[in-house]
Amino acid sequence: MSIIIHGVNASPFVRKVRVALAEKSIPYELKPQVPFGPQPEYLKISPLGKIPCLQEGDYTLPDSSCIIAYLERTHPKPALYPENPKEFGRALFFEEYADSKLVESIGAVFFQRVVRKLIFKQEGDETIVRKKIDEEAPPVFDWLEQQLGDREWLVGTRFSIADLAVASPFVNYAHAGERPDAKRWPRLTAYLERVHSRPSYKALIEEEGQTFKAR
Ligand SMILES: N[C@@H](CCC(=O)N[C@@H](CS)C(=O)NCC(=O)O)C(=O)O
Repeated sequence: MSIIIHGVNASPFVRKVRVALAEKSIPYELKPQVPFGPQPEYLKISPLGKIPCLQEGDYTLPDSSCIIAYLERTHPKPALYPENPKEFGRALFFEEYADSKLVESIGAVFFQRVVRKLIFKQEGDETIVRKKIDEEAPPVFDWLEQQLGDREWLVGTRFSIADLAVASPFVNYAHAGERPDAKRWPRLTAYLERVHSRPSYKALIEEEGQTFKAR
């Protein structure tokens, strides 16, 4: 049964799922679904009205975290979740941190600079943008820098759901013309470069680059 992902490539959550599908070499079709003001038909499969939502025959499943956990069961190799219970728990927390705190701190930069212009035909609010970049993002970057230490990957010795999730909002940040300062956060910057240069990420970043140009 073929897989359909409802969503658009601007979403860090849709990107998470697409990277997971690419890592696992699972074919799928991306069906455009804009999250703002979803149609009643879409709410039947994604009751929170959010993207992404997976559809496989008559099976539907919203939420990037749920979808990737499901894919891990249907396509266990290569594993995206660590085997070790403690590492597994930590990897899930990094995913939660990325989906909540990280998106809250830097997601609005992309929204104000790119989405408002492209979708709503409005100018973005640079006051909001500056507050995010100057005040909210630095403690989050500090924490990630400290968690990375000298590690190649956030958890264990292999790329995992932790890396997949943490790297995604930074793609939007880059589309909005921003990157963490390499002098202040050298480990985080090198790490993001490492994750974003994986074929799974690279292909999507190139595809998205055609659509989302920095200001
Ligand atoms: N926890 C959800 C979050 C998904 C999410 O917030 N998607 C955004 C787009 S980036 C959305 O659909 N927003 C519309 C809304 O909040 O109504 C997931 O991981 O899939």
